[in-house]
Amino acid sequence: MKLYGSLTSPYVRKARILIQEKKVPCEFVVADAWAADSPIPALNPLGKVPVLALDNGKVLFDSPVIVEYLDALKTPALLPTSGEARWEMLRWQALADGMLDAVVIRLLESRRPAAQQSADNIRRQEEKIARSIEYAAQHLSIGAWLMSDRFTLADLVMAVALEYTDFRYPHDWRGRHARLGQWLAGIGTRPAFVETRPPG
Ligand SMILES: N[C@@H](CCC(=O)N[C@@H](CS)C(=O)NCC(=O)O)C(=O)O
Repeated sequence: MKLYGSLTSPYVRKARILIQEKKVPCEFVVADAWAADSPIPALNPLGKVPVLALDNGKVLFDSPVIVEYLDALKTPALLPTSGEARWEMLRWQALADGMLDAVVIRLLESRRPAAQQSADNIRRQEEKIARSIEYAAQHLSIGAWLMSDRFTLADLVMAVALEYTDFRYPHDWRGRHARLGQWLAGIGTRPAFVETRPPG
């Protein structure tokens, strides 16, 4: 099995962390979706990473599908297969992925030539990020984990989203949400997080 992706993509990082946390045997192939000679469009018509190439020749995308597939390979499950907790966890993943989308859109907009940038679009994305952080802070449980009494997919995806926010849109959200910051600091010491942090 091979996971294709870049070292900086947070969507890829979700899968890389899950692979390390659960010790799933999987080769990581560094591939840039934007490069002219990228192998990605031949694997995923959307031209995006991550892509998971299975041993049976089939290919899976995108990151929610890949993490669910990888999680199902080995116990203990990070994502419950049924029940109320499953829907709650999928909602955390939707929130985290939506935050990533907003940070990426903001970044791409801010990289356009100054005269073509839309300040309105940047502000809209920043509002989405601020509301999502507020939501996460409000729904953070009292213990060390977002849900349940152990590390789950909810912790994985939200920590990736917040660390990516720090990476691409650094700003002081911890001033208003100290407890969320403490929770993130704890998760961030896990070896799978340390080893998959983007270079630089
Ligand atoms: N919803 C997708 C998003 C994946 C995505 O946007 N990946 C970016 C890298 S961070 C990419 O490959 N972009 C290339 C492009 O949009 O052409 C997922 O969760 O896998």
